[in-house]
This record gives sequence, C-alpha cells and structure tokens, in this order.
Amino acid sequence: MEFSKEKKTILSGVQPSGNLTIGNYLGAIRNWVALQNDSFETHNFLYCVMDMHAITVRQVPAELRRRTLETVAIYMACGIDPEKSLLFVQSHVPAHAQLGWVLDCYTMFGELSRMTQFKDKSAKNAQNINAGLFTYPALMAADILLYQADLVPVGLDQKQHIEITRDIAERFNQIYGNTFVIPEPYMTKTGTKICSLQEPTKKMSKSDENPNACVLMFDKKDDIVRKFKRAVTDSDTCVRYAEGKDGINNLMSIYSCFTGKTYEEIEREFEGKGYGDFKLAVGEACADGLAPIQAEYARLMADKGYLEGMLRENADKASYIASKTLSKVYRKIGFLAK
Ligand code: AQP
Repeated sequence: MEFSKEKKTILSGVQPSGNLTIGNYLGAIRNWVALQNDSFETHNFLYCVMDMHAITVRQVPAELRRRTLETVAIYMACGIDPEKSLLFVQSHVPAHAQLGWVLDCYTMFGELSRMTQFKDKSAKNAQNINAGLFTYPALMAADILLYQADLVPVGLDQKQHIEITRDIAERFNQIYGNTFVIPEPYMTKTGTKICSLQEPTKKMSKSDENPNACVLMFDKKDDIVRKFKRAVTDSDTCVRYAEGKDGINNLMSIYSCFTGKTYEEIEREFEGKGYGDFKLAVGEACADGLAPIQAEYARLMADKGYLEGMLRENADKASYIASKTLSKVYRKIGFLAK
C-alpha cells in the first residue's frame, strides 16, 4: 500500500484487550472495510492494533502477544486488504509514545476527568486506576494526529475521544500555527452501539466477565444461537423498535446489520411471531455472517510467518509517515535538532 500526500487519510484501530466481539465488528471493522472498498482511489487507509492502549488494564503478556497477531488476522479476514490499507501494530512505531508524551502536556486534567471511558474503567478496575488509563485520550490523539487523519471510523463509545482529539489539535494549532489536520469521527446509522445481551443498556465489551453478555467473533454457531436465545428482552411479545425495549432494539440492530433489512422490514417479517422465533433468526443470521470470516481467519493464522513479516515491513512504513509529523512538532515546540 502506497501512502500519498495528495489523498485524504482514514485511520482506526482496536485494542487487543480480549477476544473481539460483534460490537467491535459491527461498530468498527465492518465500516473500515466498506470505506476501504468504496474510497480506495481517494484515501489512504491505516488500521492499527492498539496494544499500547491495551496495557492500561493488566494483560497476561503471552496472551497480549498472541491476540495482537490474531487481531491483524481478524482485520484481514473481515476484508481489510493489505494492498489497500496499511496494517500495523502501535508499539512498533515509537512515534506514538513520543507524540503521546508531548500531547499529555497539551491536555488538561479537567478534560481527561470528564471522559466517560475513564470513569467506567476506573469503576471496573478499582485496584488499578493508573496514570495511563487517565491519559489514554492523549495517546489516542497522538495515534490519529501523527498520520494527519481526516476521518476516524469508530463506534459511539469512542466519539468523546475523537472530540478531545479535535480540542487538543486545535489548541496546538492555535499556539504553534497549522500543524495537525482536525479529524472527524465517522459512524454509520446502524451498529454504532451494540449492547450487552444480558444488560441491554450497556455497551457490549470484550472485557465483560459474563460470557453470555457478548458474542465473540469466533464463537461457534451453537454458542451464538444459545447466547441469543438467552438474551434479556422484556415482557411484551411484539417484535418492534420502541423506547424502553432495549433488549429487542439491540437484537433488531444486530439483525439489521447482518441482513441489511430495515427495522420496518424486520417488524413485518416477525409480525404474529414470538420472541423465540426472532431470537433464533438473529442467532442464525449472526452465525452465518461470521462463518466466512471465521474460515478466512483460520486460513490466515496458518501462516503466522507471513503476518509477522508484513507487520515488520509496515512498522517501517508507518514510522516513516509518523516521523514527518513528529519532527514538525518537535521543531515547533523547541526541541533541539539532533
Ligand atoms: N459494543 C460496541 N458497539 C459498537 N462499537 C463498538 N466498539 C467497541 N465496542 C462496541 C468499537 O470498536 C472499536 C475498537 O474498540 P476498542 O477495542 O479500541 O475499545 P473499546 O471501545 O473499549 O472496546 P471494548 O470491546 O469495550 O474493549 P474493552 O472491553 O477492552 O474496553 C472502537 O471504534 C469502538 O467504538
């Protein structure tokens, strides 16, 4: 993949902090693939595995290493084409940490304190509320601004982090003159917030301890169908999208993502049928949608040497692009040139 300064840039990533869920797929990766396929002529695409973000929560080192490579294979199995997109690992490009530190110094304590993810994760990890968890958004700003990304496809939960990235970039540009492109979040109509199957007001998360709450991208068909059968709904019996029907709304959104059907079409399809039929249909649509990805993933993971070689090459390519922005920033803030 050749990076062109004439093209706009799209960048995103997932942290390998657990096994990926259909939330990561429907809210993020699926849209990356669509963007890549639709706008390849006019845009550069960079898709990163965010391992540095993952260590804000304690990880088992061997698992983190394994999942980092697996995540690259998942991107490709979902349709990210290494001929069209640059796939790389965050920690392979030191400029992320270097710019991250600079941006820490241009990010306010008050701004970081307002971040919903920080509040949620601090509550979940009360024993380990570390400084990295707090300054995560400044590192995320570095991830984006280093490559002068115009567009960042994300799920709804990350929108606040894109907003703070914009604020940090605008602040820096105001002090030092035009340095960073101001990025925009990119979200589609459906799938931006896939919720837990057990607590449908909460986002589905790969780190959820309840295995019935999330559908993993590599769950087997039987498990997927079983999880949907057990999904929490309500005491009504009618499949319709409405306020207060969080469980059903969530299932409708998942079904719509996998089948392309609108909510009206889904309501018509299940008129006169009960929740049991609907849950089974959602489970089957999900399992059928994931099956080709699972097969392609198995094929890719059979040649880890290829994936590792590609990542080594791409680390250099990404470092080269990132070094341009980092040098500019270092010069502007007054660091002595080597
Ligand atoms: N439930 C979701 N619905 C829609 N989009 C989602 N994303 C995550 N969960 C959902 C989107 O996936 C991308 C990568 O997310 P991430 O791995 O960087 O971090 P996250 O948002 O914190 O994801 P998780 O699964 O909840 O991870 P843990 O449990 O480790 O915190 C992002 O674009 C995100 O919006």
